[in-house]
Amino acid sequence: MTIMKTLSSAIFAAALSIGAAIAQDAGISAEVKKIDESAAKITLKHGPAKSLGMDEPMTMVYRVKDPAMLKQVKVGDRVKFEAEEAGGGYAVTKLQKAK
Ligand SMILES: [Cu+2]
Repeated sequence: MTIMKTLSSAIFAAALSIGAAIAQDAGISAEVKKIDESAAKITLKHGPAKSLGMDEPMTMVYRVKDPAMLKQVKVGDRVKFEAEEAGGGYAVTKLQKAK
């Protein structure tokens, strides 16, 4: 039974690390450079974002889908975000503080 126990804890550990990897990939890491609540825009400095076709790190302005998102962060915060192409620009669909 010791083998079974070792095996199941190994599987458990593997499942945990897979979960952590998925959680890390759930957003693009960025730093908040500027917030414009009246225009519902946020300036983010972010690393490569393959999902958006951005291979280089950059600083750019994003619109936000919901202006309330801007109340959860402030300039200088490290954040994770997701965005989609919308109307010739990009709109942030998810935004959360990085831990
Ligand atoms: Cu960008």
